[in-house]
Amino acid sequence: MAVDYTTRDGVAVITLNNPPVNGLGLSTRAGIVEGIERALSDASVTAIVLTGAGKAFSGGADITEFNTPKATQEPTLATAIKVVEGSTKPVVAAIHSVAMGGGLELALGTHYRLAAPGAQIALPEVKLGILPGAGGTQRLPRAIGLEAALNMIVSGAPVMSEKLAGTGLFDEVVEGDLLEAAIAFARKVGAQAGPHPRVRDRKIEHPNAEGFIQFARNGVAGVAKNFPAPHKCIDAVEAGVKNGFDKGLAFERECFVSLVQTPESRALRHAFFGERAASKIPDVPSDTPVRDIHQVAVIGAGTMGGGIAMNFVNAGLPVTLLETKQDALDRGVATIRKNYEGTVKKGKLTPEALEQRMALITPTLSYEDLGNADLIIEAVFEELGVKEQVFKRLDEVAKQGAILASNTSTLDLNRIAAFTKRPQDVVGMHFFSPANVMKLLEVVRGRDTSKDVLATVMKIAKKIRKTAVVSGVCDGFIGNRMIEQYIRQALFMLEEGALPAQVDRAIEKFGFAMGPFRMSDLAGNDIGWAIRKRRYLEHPEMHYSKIADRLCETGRFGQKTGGGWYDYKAGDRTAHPSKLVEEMIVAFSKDVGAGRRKISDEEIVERLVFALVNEGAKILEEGIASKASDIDMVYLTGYGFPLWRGGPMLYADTVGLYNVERAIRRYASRPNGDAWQIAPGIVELAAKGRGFNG
Ligand code: T1G
Repeated sequence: MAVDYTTRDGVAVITLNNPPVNGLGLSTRAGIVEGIERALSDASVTAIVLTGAGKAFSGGADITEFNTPKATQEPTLATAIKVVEGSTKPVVAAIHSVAMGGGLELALGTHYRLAAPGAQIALPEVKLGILPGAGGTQRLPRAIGLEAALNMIVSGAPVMSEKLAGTGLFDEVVEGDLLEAAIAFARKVGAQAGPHPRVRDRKIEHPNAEGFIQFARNGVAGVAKNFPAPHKCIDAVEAGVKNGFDKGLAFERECFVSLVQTPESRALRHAFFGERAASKIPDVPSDTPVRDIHQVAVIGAGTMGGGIAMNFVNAGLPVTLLETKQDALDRGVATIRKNYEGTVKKGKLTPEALEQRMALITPTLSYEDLGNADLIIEAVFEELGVKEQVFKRLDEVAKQGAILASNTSTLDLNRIAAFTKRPQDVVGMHFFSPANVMKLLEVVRGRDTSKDVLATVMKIAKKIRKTAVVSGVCDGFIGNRMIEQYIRQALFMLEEGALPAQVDRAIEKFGFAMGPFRMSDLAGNDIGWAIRKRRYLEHPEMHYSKIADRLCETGRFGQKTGGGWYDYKAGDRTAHPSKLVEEMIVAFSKDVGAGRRKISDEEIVERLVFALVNEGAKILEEGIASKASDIDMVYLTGYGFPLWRGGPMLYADTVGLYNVERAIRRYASRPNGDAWQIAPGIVELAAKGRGFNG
């Protein structure tokens, strides 16, 4: 049973014991009910304490049970809470570390609550696309008031327990031994006559509840654009305010049942577990010893190097920053300072903290100063010869056991590792620009990269708050390899009849932060041009539309040259459709004998997104990525894929691989169809009626 039961001086102590976070799965719920009944039938017991073992009081309902029979099998959480609340002997919750979601709802069903300071108190269900489904929308407003409760429920954000001292949620915030205090408190109230206070019996006082609820509704309009849960949270609280506790509870249940089945909630839960699953590498045991990282070094103080250095400095790690020339080094340090000054201006950093961070940076022109670094990351020019010089030099100066990481985004990591005598210490750490902002970090595993190096990098990635995803060695790793097929389709569609603004508008309506042409104008069309030139030499068999080359030949590299796929006014990033480019595109279609036709937005979205899915399936088959959720995490955290769709692979599952396969075969039969070599994995899974994610 995932619950322990003991008695102490006439007090029953029920301890939730379901590691890692005392998720309220079926066995835990059953254990709570049995514990209460056991205490009620024991005449020597006068009161009950409910607490949690390990690192949480409870992290809430067991999300892994959602949409399985166990989730609704009795005793449900609502039933367990009813049993607690209906106990004739007082139940005292002893809350430490974490009381979230159903865990807080359980505590709200007790008669008294004591908390240790520093405990995270939250109803984060909205972040999973659902809402508190076990009375949280009804009890929390009665415990801490309508405004504070609505803010917590709609934001899902945790509040530290000491901030809720003095509210109706906690009878005491206990500095000392929480359990001892709870047992003493229980003994005291156990001696008092009942009935003991129930949160549900309290009133929700507010001078203008209706007005505040409307204010809350206006406040969520932005974030709720693609997510139904925030509005439902407000609806449920409003129902309780207007119609009383029981009707409010029933309405909350209805809302929960409908939300838990929405694709948005499935996507958010997928992202929650995907983020955690990404740090698990199938053949690297979770107890693999890691190397200590106390001192970091970054080679290259350009845009990437500076951003990379900031990540570690933000985490409190000293960074030696190496450049080859003093002016480049000074520029790099000045840019870092400027970035921090911007953060100070926004009030998110104090001037003192800025100086503390800058003091952690040691600029140098000498490789000898890297000798004490535990982790060295190079972010130098993307050319193999330059990487060779850097890694040969590192081999001479880096201490034994130092991890040597390359930020390369296109080069072969195995070849880079081979420049050293320690390939087992070489790994890829591919940051995304701006490196101090983008959450995604592709960790590239070389043929010889050792397991403890991987385990160490995954751990340090968590410390610098990155979502790290392991990729094998291939051209473009996971993200860029897939985006290449996406861009290929975008260019073919220009040739076949579409225009840049139509393609961008269609995929931005689907939910991408930015379409391929606006993105290319921002990044610089010359970057794609250089990659394509290399591609034409390496893979002459691969058919590309040359339409982007023609654009680049006119020097239209995008925002940085005042014009690319779009026209730009000086100092203004707004993309204006360009008549000149439109004429160029039409002329190009004529030159290549491509009859232009009207292309629907639906076809645009299918060809762009299924190009990602098809390449993602090949990446899975080749073992470059170990799981589909890793690919989704890459796209959710690095490429602006809409969160409410869960990533390309989950989206494909939502559409159904049967339909994805049919669409790919349809495009394969049309002009430029040679680009659609369907991944065998899609065919196999579709035939079995399965998806990438189970
Ligand atoms: N269910 C199942 N597994 C969970 C879980 C949960 N609620 N919370 C965490 N885990 C797993 C997680 O996947 C990981 O697994 C391990 O625990 C450690 O997590 C009716 C319906 C609690 C603050 O949304 O915010 O209640 O990778 O790495 O950094 O209204 O986990 O080790 O195999 O995050 O110390 C609402 C979600 C549920 C809380 C701990 N509750 N969890 O953070 O550890 S819905 C939540 C968290 C609900 C009711 C509704 C955090 C944490 P593994 P971790 P952590």
